[in-house]
Order: sequence, then C-alpha cells, then structure tokens
Amino acid sequence: MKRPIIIVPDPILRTIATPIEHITPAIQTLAQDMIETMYDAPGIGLAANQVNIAQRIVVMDVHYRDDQATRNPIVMINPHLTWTSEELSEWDEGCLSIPQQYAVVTRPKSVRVAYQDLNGQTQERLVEDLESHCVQHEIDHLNGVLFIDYLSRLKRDMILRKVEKQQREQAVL
Ligand code: GNR
Ligand code: NI
Repeated sequence: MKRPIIIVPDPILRTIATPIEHITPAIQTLAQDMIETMYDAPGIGLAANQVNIAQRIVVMDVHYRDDQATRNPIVMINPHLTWTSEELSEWDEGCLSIPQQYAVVTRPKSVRVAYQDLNGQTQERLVEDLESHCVQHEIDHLNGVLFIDYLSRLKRDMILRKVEKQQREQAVL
C-alpha cells in the first residue's frame, strides 16, 4: 500500500534512522510499500524517513524515469559507502520531501555502496553519476540530512519558505 510522503520541516526528516537487525515481515511490507510509493510519486529513490519510519532502509530505481515500462527496484537495508571517488560531479537534485524545488549539488562522481538485500545477503554495487547522487541522497536521508544542507543558508531558507507557503496554500484548497 502507498504511504503518505512526509514534507519539510517535519522532524522525522532530521531523525537519524536506526539500523535494521532482523528482516521481519513488517520490514518486507515496508519495502513493498516504499516501492509502490516511489513509483507513484514518481521518484527514483525513497528513504524510510520520508514515510515516517526511522529505520535504515531505502529503495531505488534510477532507470524507471527513462523507461517506465520496466521496473527494477533495488531495496537497500543498512546501506553504507565503502569507497568514494575523488572526482566530483554536479547534478540538479530534487527531493519528494521538498516538492518542486531543485538545486545543483556536488558529490563524489562514483561510490561503492554495501547493503543487505531483503534476503539478508550482503551486496555491494559500484554506481556513478545520477545513481551515485541518488545513493548518497538516500543515505543522507537516513542520517537526517537533506540536499538543501549543501546550499548556502540564503538558498536553503528561500527553498524552505517556498515549500511552507506552497503547503499552506494547498491546505486551504
Ligand atoms: O526523485 C528523486 N530524484 C533525484 C534526482 C537527483 C538526485 C536525487 C534524487 S532522489 C529523488 C527522490 C527522493 O527524494 N529521494 O529521497
Ligand atoms: Ni529525497
């Protein structure tokens, strides 16, 4: 089932998520719900904080945007970076929890990410460019960090004010 996406400035988005020790049926259901919520949004990634659950799980599918016919969602439990390139890359990032706001963020161009899959198996992937930005963006969510934290205070406050205004106007419709 689709779950509501939490929008800034909700404190859950600033909460450090807890490691997942056991892959219970509740975690399996959460993963399925997050996948459904991500495709419905639509987004290329989603972290559990964004559906009000402070546990370390993210879902991703960076190819869905180009090819909406094929779905290859990846579920990452307890993801962490094991290597980051020195080379950097800039990407215009957005976030489902900061609707309709975009800004260029600089991050390592390639990263190696290790995580457990839904079977509890350890996996490792090397990703670059958009996928690298997405992995780092999602791990940031699990640490209570948002892409606007990489911007100047002026830009960050401007974006937050716009979203709050937008949300107020939406609330009265
Ligand atoms: O849908 C999303 N697009 C995106 C684009 C560039 C870098 C990161 C992202 S993730 C975002 C969905 C989201 O908010 N995930 O937390
Ligand atoms: Ni996000």
